[in-house]
Amino acid sequence: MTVKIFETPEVQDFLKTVSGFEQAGGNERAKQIMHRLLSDLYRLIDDFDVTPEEYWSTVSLLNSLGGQTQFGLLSPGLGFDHYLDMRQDAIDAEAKRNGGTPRTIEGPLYVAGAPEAEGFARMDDGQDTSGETMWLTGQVRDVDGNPIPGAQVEIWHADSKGNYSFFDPSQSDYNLRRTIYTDSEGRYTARSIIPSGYGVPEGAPTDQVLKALGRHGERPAHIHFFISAPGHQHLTTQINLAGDPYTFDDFAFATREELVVEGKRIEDSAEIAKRELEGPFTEVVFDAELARTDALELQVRHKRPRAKEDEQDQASQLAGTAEV
Ligand code: MBD
Ligand code: FE
Repeated sequence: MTVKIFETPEVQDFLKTVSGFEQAGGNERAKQIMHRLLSDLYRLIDDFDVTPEEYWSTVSLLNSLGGQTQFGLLSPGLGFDHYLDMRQDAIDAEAKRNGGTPRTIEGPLYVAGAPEAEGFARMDDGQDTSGETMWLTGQVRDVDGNPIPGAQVEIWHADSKGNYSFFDPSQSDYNLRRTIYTDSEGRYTARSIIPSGYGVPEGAPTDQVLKALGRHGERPAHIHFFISAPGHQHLTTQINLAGDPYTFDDFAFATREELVVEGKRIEDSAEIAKRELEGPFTEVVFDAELARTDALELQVRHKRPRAKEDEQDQASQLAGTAEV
């Protein structure tokens, strides 16, 4: 077929009408962005001769994605989350905010309001007996290597099946989710279990999209972090455990060379006793460096709808930083 109508005045005028250009009300930025988005899609339909069958099956797929709240899952799969990180890295570089541990994506599975602790916390509820004991520890420092006491370290990760509490109702509340404030030496320590990698549910709408692209929906074993301290840039990051088949083949594109950490299996009975553990464990060490900033809005995580986080939490988070 050779029908090409996109460039006709009729279609161009129609796009302006649809985008509300003839209306006084509404939001100017929304109009501009919608106009660009619709123009790109109309052109695509023309260029690829998209059939009604293809169009309506896509509408159906979008309905399924939304119905199962999977847009937040497809988003990293299509690289949007990593693309936003690439842009933020470039913005930091341009503003000469250099140094610090690299950021990487938050993902869709954070839940606000995890239990808080000073220096040390046990993160697992003891129910997941197939999980290897993990001893996760590290120091938070500034870019000159000075330890930062009282830094807020939020940690969340999956269980031995790759599932996250809250989203997996079979787990106890806030299992494998904690907020730890660093001690006088800037150190945090967590006793937990080694997480497994995550896989997009088989047959789910996100899986259908990835399959159509010949891709898989697997993530390597990883641990999420939010790390913040007054006077420093908020860090959203993750570590990937080395040796996972997907460490460098992550469907969510979150892996960064500097964030791959090798766990160390420890069987020495003195080391086990020192930590009051029952048997061998795997030690994971992750030190983080925070870049300096005076800008308050860079000291807190960016706004986005999150489970159990409302506007009030966000406001108090900002206020808390401002007071210090
Ligand atoms: C995860 O655990 C995750 O971190 C991301 C980014 C996507 C899906 C599951
Ligand atoms: Fe995750």
